[in-house]
Amino acid sequence: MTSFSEITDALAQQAIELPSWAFGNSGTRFRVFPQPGVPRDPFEKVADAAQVHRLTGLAPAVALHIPWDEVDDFAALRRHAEDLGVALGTINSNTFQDEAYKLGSLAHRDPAVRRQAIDHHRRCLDIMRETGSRDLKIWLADGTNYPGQDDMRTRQDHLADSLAEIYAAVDTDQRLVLEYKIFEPAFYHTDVPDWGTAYAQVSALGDRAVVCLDTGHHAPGTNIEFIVMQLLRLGKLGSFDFNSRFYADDDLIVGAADPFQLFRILAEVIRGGGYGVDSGVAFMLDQCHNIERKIPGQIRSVLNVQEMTARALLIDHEALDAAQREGDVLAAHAVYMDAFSTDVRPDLARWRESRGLPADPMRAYAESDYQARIDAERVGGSQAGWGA
Ligand code: RM4
Ligand code: MN
Repeated sequence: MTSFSEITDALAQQAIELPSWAFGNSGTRFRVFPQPGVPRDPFEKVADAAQVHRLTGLAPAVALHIPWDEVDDFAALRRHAEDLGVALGTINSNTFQDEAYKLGSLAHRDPAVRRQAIDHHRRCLDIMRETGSRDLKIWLADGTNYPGQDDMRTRQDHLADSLAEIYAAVDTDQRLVLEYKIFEPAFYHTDVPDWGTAYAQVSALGDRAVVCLDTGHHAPGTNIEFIVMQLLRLGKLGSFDFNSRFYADDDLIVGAADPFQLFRILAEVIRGGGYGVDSGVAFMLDQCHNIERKIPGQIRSVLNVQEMTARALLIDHEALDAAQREGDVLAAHAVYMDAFSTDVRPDLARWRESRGLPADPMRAYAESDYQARIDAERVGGSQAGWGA
């Protein structure tokens, strides 16, 4: 098998964007349990994200959600992030909370609603010019609840026109990233339900329009690594929203429910050239922490991605190719499983220390005074959550 020392250069390239909203109170349609120390504004969210990077070396950027993370001065937010050793990353648009969007946004029948949604995306592009962000990520709640409610074909055409108008405003160093989701909040049909629809829509736009794959946005049993393979093959995999899913879009800690699935996904990412600084595939988390503490929840998440990346990098491709060529089904499967079954934690701990990082970032966080400090300091104001 490949040895750990052969994969450290690749591991050192790992960068995972953290979602600003993971640090706020959210995570369920039911009771959201508030916690002490939760950020009251985007500056405090960025400070918390910077802690995750300081202890893991894995999370150099923070993704923002607009309007949740609107500030008067984005240049100041950018400086604040840079002072703390992180960058501002992907800008996520939000057309799912305004009253006007009850029946849709970019795919809405009414041109005035579509105009409002398009203008919101133009505002996001302006913000990106200030934050230095490359990616505008679009996830739409658009869809219908009842058969016959609206004409699906017309909506698809409106969506294409709206996206074309947004894409025309995207700078040459920016990208439009379209995310799909099988259902929710619309329960009968979603206007971008699957990778094929996302692919069709972004292909009509141009080279700088790509697809975001959120691991929670598929039906149970979907072979997600197949989709990864196909989108990479087609040159259209732009980013990941990583999270774990048991039943629906649970937004839990990535790799929690099914570490093997995460391994399989990462194996295809690496196989398809989607890994590394020049790959053009952004790794992000899209998660919420309702019952666990948020900063350690994010630390656990990036460590899970790192651990499964290491295991996937250990796959002995020569042995795998040979077994596949010979049609030796069990040998090929064994090569794959040998890598998955390797406990890389001791090697990762030593390697982190050799780079000046804590061997165990979870423990280092628990032993630091950061949580106690923010719990004590962040009193008053209103805590960030779904909507702010
Ligand atoms: C959506 C989707 C988006 C995220 C929001 C919060 O389900 O996954 O990526 O921005 O949730
Ligand atoms: Mn997502």
